[in-house]
Amino acid sequence: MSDTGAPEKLSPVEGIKAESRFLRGTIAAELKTDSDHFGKDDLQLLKFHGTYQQDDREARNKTAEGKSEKAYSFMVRSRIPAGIMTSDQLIAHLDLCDTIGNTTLKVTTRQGLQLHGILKSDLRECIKRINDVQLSTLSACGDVNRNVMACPAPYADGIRPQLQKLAYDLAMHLAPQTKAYYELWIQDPETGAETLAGGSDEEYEPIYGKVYLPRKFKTAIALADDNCTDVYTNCLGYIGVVRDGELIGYNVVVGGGLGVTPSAKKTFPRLASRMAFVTKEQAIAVGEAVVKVQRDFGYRDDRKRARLKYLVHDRGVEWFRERVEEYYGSKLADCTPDDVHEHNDHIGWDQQGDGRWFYGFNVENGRLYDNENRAWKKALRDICSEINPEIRLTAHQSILFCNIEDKDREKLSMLIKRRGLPLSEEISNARRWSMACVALPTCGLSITESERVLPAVMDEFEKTLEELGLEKELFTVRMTGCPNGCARPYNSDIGFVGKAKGKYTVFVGGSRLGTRLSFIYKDLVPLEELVTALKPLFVAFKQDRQGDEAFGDYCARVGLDNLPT
Ligand code: SRM
Ligand code: SF4
Repeated sequence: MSDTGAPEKLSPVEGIKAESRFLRGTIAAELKTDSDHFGKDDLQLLKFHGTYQQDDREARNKTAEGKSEKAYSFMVRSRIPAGIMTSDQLIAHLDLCDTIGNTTLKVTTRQGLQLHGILKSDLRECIKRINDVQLSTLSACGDVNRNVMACPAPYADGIRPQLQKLAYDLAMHLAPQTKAYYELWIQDPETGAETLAGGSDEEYEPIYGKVYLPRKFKTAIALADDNCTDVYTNCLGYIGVVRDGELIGYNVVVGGGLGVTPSAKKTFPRLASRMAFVTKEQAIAVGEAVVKVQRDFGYRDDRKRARLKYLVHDRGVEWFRERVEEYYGSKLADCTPDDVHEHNDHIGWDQQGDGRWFYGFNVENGRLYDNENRAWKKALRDICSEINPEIRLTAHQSILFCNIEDKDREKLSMLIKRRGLPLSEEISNARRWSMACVALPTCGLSITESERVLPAVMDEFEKTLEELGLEKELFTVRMTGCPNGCARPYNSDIGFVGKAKGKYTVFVGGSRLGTRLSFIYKDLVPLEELVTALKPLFVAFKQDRQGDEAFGDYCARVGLDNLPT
């Protein structure tokens, strides 16, 4: 019901979920057909199972009638809480991309892995093989809580392990309970105990109910002195509060999110609001209460405004907190003053504190491939088989090799170098702190290129910064192929957002710390002119910065009206 008491007109996806018999739809029947793609309704349900139907936009053929014919394939996303996995699990993904994928693997901005180019006929095998190595794709996408992020650094500090455990526990607690996932992808269709078609209407989703959430829901955990997960861009965030070296609880923030449709004023990026302090014991139950408030009060009539951020924006964080307290069953304490004040990307060598080392390996834009010059996949295979490190994925699309003994450090560097790859310490600061979303050719929503063009933009950027003597500066550059914000361009120092064919909106004024939204500096800038467009700003920054002020802070202080154009 709306506030006026009139029944709400639900968005069509709500009907699909309601009729789906707990995410089954007709997926089972469709899997048995020869068609290379699924029908419209099942596409919505497949997301909950961790896969998107796509088509290679560069492989569209014109039919005799002049119609565009699509080459369908699937993106499959693995959910990896805190990005923690084994070498074997990474190898299993590399095997999948080489045998049934498009031979590349993507480390995502939320510590996940994505395979592309999986054919419908291989989809079941793909998801099954991911489960065979004890990972899952369930709720990697869809209107549910998705992969839970946490600082992946393997410090034996007694604090990070608790954050990482909370990520895992939250992910499990908030995972959908429907058996559909196991019926469809895990059990043998001929011999499995569950029926493929039909399923059970008796099922019960204790947290989500029959129609799940109004929209995707994202959770991240950070520390005040290490916001490497960009906690304020999430629907639900936990900032660890430490006293005398002990983790005592979390400041909970709610209502962050970045997606925007520039033509729709009702949509906007928003950073989360600080809501309440919770003890370690309260953390999961309060998280569940936040999810349930969004379930019951979030907007189900308009998917463009269905994210939690709009509810928090419209009703205010005090109203939201009162509802959470009702669902939780008691009052919550106010946030402590602790807030994020540092950001570590964990790249390069660092000591774990248990006599071993970890190495943060910068993967440019998270894309793993092999070609004649650079062989990321071969390097990873060598490292996994010869050193067998624990693997941790970062929210900056990169990889940490963990538990490295002193004796293996040189070998690890050699295994990277011999495949033509740069060591993290050889990469410029600008490149190290840059990232780009997938975009073309697989993303159905992309307007421009992103990960395929950012490396060349960074080449030019590096030259300009060197000319100006600014190559040591630390700032974030993030590019996306459309305004949805998958590489979080709206709170970084510099954001390039695809707006029209070959043209980008240039944002400045955010920060490496991720606690401030940026603003539009120039619109519709052609790809080839992105660096030239920013050059006057860097010249002014060099002359007028105060002390060691960072680039984004400088732009925000001076403000759009006083920045040179
Ligand atoms: Fe995203 C949709 C890729 C992180 C906001 N995102 C998509 C889809 C699935 C396109 C689609 O709907 O058809 C993209 C798949 C492209 C492909 O070919 O693989 C896609 N998003 C990604 C990834 C892979 C980008 C990357 O290069 O790393 C990231 C996967 C993370 C993961 O492992 O779960 C990814 N997406 C994000 C983030 C960043 C984050 O969460 O920290 C955001 C901004 C934060 C937020 O959610 O507000 C983000 N993606 C979106 C949106 C806009 C949502 C909104 O509220 O308006 C869409 C479009 C939508 O949902 O309608 C979207
Ligand atoms: Fe696709 Fe846009 Fe997300 Fe890039 S930002 S992956 S183009 S939806």
